Order: sequence, then structure tokens, then C-alpha cells
Amino acid sequence: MAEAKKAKVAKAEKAMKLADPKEATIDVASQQMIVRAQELGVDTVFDRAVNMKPCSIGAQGICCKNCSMGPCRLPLPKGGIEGKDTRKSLCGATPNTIAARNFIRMIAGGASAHSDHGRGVAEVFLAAARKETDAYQIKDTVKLKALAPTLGVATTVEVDGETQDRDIYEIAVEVGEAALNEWGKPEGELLNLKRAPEALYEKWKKLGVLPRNIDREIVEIMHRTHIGVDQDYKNLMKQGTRAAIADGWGGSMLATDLQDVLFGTPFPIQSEANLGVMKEDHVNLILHGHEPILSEIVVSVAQSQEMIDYAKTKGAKGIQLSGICCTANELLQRHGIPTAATFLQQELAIITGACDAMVVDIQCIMENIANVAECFHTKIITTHPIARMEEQSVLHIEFDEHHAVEDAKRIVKIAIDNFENRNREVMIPSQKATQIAGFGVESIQYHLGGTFRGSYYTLNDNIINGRIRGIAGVVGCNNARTKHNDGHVRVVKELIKNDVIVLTTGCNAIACAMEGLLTPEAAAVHCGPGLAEVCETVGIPPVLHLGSCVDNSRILLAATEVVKAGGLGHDICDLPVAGSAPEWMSEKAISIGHYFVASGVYTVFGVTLPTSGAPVFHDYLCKQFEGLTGGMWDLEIDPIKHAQKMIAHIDKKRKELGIDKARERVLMDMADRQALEA
Ligand code: BF8
Repeated sequence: MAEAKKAKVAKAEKAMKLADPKEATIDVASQQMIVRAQELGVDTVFDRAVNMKPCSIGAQGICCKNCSMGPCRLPLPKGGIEGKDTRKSLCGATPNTIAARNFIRMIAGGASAHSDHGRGVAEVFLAAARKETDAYQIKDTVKLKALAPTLGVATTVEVDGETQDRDIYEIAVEVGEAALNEWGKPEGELLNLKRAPEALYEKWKKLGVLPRNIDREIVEIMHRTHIGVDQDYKNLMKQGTRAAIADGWGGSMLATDLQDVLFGTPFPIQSEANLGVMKEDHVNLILHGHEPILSEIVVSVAQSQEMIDYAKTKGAKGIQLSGICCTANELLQRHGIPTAATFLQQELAIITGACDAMVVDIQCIMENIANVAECFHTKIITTHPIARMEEQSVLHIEFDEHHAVEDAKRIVKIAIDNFENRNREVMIPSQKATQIAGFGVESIQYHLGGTFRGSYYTLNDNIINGRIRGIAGVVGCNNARTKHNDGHVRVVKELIKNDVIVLTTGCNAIACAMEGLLTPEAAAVHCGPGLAEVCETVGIPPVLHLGSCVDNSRILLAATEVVKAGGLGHDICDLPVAGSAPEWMSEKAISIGHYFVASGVYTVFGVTLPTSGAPVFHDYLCKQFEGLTGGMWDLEIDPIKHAQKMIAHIDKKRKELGIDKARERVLMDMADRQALEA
């Protein structure tokens, strides 16, 4: 029996097709590592993607598995729908109901991931504020004081008729308590909502989508999508909107704010990106996942002389830290720790043979890294109670903020001790690119407003005079169903070529970094004349790295600052802005996409949308939603058309604002000049 099974597995393995590296990714380092993996007989996500096709019915959003009478699948009839769409499930659910249920369950999944991350940060923040742990301090007191009033916490106190500053830790305790309360308070609405432009807040109020607390909106999605509850796709989306707002303006925004106060608000910092940041003669410790709570401490421990000396006793020249996914973005923006890999490269980092330990916490960690690690010496260390792995070879060191330094020391020592155990030839690709990261609401204000003006006026001026055509938020994952980084890079290049400044986060930011787009020098090479001029004048890259995926909240607040600075309308939906996720794959991306849309942003996704099997629902999201929030969804697979659709929307907004002529003038001047020079 066992022999028969073995033979079957061997046959299946033999039949496994291998990915064509050049079709799988545009990144040369990744191409080399895919070849290396194939030589070693180690399968990667790229190979698995050519061997397993996605279910087309599920991909269209029209498979309901919310009860055991199904799964009920409602494929589109061949030749399309003529007349009334009569498709229905056993209980009678229509394609619109099923697709809407599935869609808002994705929002619930994404919002819960971001928000639970935020809750974890709030708990550590409160422990630090109460001085229950020595490992964390309140670092950015300026941001703490700026944040306090939004959470109803006073920063001053009246003593004998005199106004005095309150103790920082006293403020921090109240901020931590108020923040934690946002997840489950019994009454009221989220406090951050008032940070949105007034017109947007009023719109949400009128639509009845002001989130009450973060957890409730997610729970209500699960209830409404249970069999036999909400059967109206518009009403289902109303709850999806409320939960998405609770993510963007709630859980994610709190995560960003509290992380900034605890670990420091990022300011521009130089580093490098791609697998080439790993060093053969160093202990390579890779930090992968999302929460910076543990990785911040690992960084400080790994950089201590004690650990560097210990690494030298094992024959290493030092300790090379690097990051994958959004942990990479968090550590990059605050410490300049180099970025090793995007989501799709995580297995490849192990295949270098030089990864001595990979520490993971939550989200976007492929289960297969444990299998890949078993073919090498790499230790995989899980650290979070909610994210463990079944494999015996995986170590679990449960991290606790109350003994953070001890946990981090254990982890770093495991990596160092493992340096001597490298058992395969090391092959680290040479590719790496310089990047400048660490932008945010505050630093954009500084760079484009200056210390004297200190506001977004200069940015607005340059939008109004047409040098900057508009702003794009380009974010999100990699997806093995599309060529790695190709969509990201082509969309972003097309945007900046057309004078659209790009704000980026997540794996898009890593892809742009690997392509060299996060340097001021990229402006002269890739930008249109207007944007190039602005970038060269102020010394910024045309693509500004704003951090991790919870830091998409920075994009919301940057857009709000643009509204506040004046001259470009009264609401985010008035601005010449657009959103994009060219290679999305996670539920978090759907939640982000929908809070962009709910905040008034036209948002284009690449790859696919799980709505195409329900054309009425798809149209509701992609057309009618604009009449509700001012934002709407779109799907465009071709990267150039994708960017062009965003530019067309930006131009539409410029026209509505009456600033389209200014841009024509700017471009005519440049073109005329170039023609004369020629
Ligand atoms: O939160 S962009 S693949 S790493 S989900 Fe994951 Fe997507 Fe990367 Fe960060 Ni965001």
C-alpha cells in the first residue's frame, strides 16, 4: 500500500511541469533562483502555479459554500445571459447575492487581519505606557501629542489657572486605553472618522456607513452572509463599506499611528532591495510577516555588540538582517534594514542556501516555506500564537512583550548557531537596488511644503499649475497568476511618465524599489517633464514609499491634507487621484481597495475581480458606486491600459476642477521648447 502510494507520488512529481523563469517574473534575481530551485528539485509557487489552474467559477465569485447543501455553483451560461438571469442556488440565492456575500467576506477577512494587527500594537502600546515592559518606550512624543486629541485625550491640564503640559506617560496610558476601546466600544462611532474631510464624513453619515466599532462591523458581515440572512447585494455592500472604513480609518490607521509613536515616525532613509542584500559571509536572519512588535526588538538585539561578537565566534563576519513582505517595509522605513524579497520571493530567499533563520509572525507567510527549509539548513521560527505551522522542523518561540528582549536573544542565537550548519552550496544573486523609503504624511509636508510653509500648499500649487498631473496610490501584493512585478513596474512607470506622482506601500513598494524607482535619480530617467522638474527641485523620488499595508492609512491622510490645503475641491473624490493594485491576491487588498473606493477614490485592480460572474453586482461596484461615495472599482489586466484608465480619471477630475487648461499650457511650453531645440 505504502509502495503504491510512493509510486503514485513519484509519478505525480515526475509529471509536474516546471515554470518558465522568464515567463514567471521580470526580476533577474528571481529568475536565477527559480532555475536553481528546479535544479535542486525543490518546487516553488511559480511551478505550482503552472500545475494548478484556478477554479473559474470561484474566481468569478459565483460559488456559494456558506452551507452544506452546496457548494452551489452558478456558472454564466455559454453565450452570456439573454433576458432575465434565472440562475439561483438551492436556497434561491442569485449570482448577485452570492458574489456580494463572497466579496464582503473578503473585506471581513482583510479588515480583521489589519485590525487584529492594530489591536496587538495597541496592547503593547498600553503595556509600554503603563511601564509594564522595559523593551518598549514612547519614542515619538510629538506624534503622541498630535494624536491624543483625536482620541479625546487632553495634552494639557489647568493648575491654579495656568495651563501645563501633562506627563507624557499619563497621556500615553489614556491614548492606549482610548485606542483599545475602538475595537469593542458599545456605543458611538469610530473617533478617527472625524479626521476625514467633513464632506466625506457627512456623506458616510447620510449613507448610514459610519462604523460603530471595529470588531462589530466584521462580526456583522459574518452574520449577514450566513445562509438566509441578507439577500440584497446593495445592503450587503453597505455593510462591506462600513467594515472597510473601519479598517482604513480604524484598525489600520490606529496601527500606523501607535507604531509611529512607539517606534518613531519614519523619515526618508536610504537602503537596498532584492535578494542580493543577503551576504554569504554573514549570518542571514530574515524577518518576515507584518507586525513590527517583535522585529523591532530583534533588530536592536541583532545589532548589539554582544551578538555581533557571538556571530564572529561562529566564523561569520557579522549579522545581516533583511526583511520580507510588510515586516520588511516596517523595518526599512524606521531603520533602513534592507528588503530581501516580495511575497512571491519568500521561498527563493531560502533557496539561496544562505538563510540561517527566517522569523515569521502573521500574514502572507506561505505554508510551503517549511517544506523548502527542510531541503536546506534554514530554521523557520514561528512566533505568534495565532500563526503556527504543523511541521516538526519548525521552531515555535512564542513572543511576549513582557520578555521581549529574552525572546529576541533566543531567536538571534538560533540564527547564529545555525550559520555553521549550511549544507548546500550558497548561491545569492548579485542583484540589488538602492532605495529611499520612509515617506509619510509628515515628511511629504516637510519636503513639498518646507519648514517655512509647513503644509501641502506647494504640492497643491504644483497640481494646480499642472507640473504634477495627479496622485496615484499604487499598492498591494504579488500574484503567481501573473508575471511577478511586471504589472507593478509597468503601471508605475506609465504613471510617472505622465507626470502622476505615485505613493506606494506593500509589495508594490518592494517591486518599485527593486526596479530602482525609489531614488531621486529615477525622475530624470522615467518621469514626464513636469514631475521630473518637481522631483529634481525638491530631491525626492517620483515614487514615494509610504510603508506597509496598514500604512495605506497614510495615503488616506495625505489625501485629506491635500483637501485641507485648498484649491482642489472639498472632498477626496474631488481630487485628481486614483488607486491601483496591479497584482493583488489577498483579502486585505480587497478591504484596502474598498476603503479607497468608500473614501472617494477611483480604484483599478489587475489580475481579476471575483465579481465577473455576477454582471449586475459588478456594474454596481464599477459604475453605480460613484454616485454613492464618489469612488468606484475597475478591473484592467493590461498594465498600460490600467495606468491610462487612472490617468483618464485624473484628467476628468482636473477638468471638473477647471485646472485642465493649466496643464495643457505647461505641456505646450515644454513641447514647444523641445521642438525648437530639435
Ligand atoms: O500586507 S502587499 S502580499 S505583504 S497583503 Fe502580503 Fe499583499 Fe504583500 Fe503586506 Ni499587503
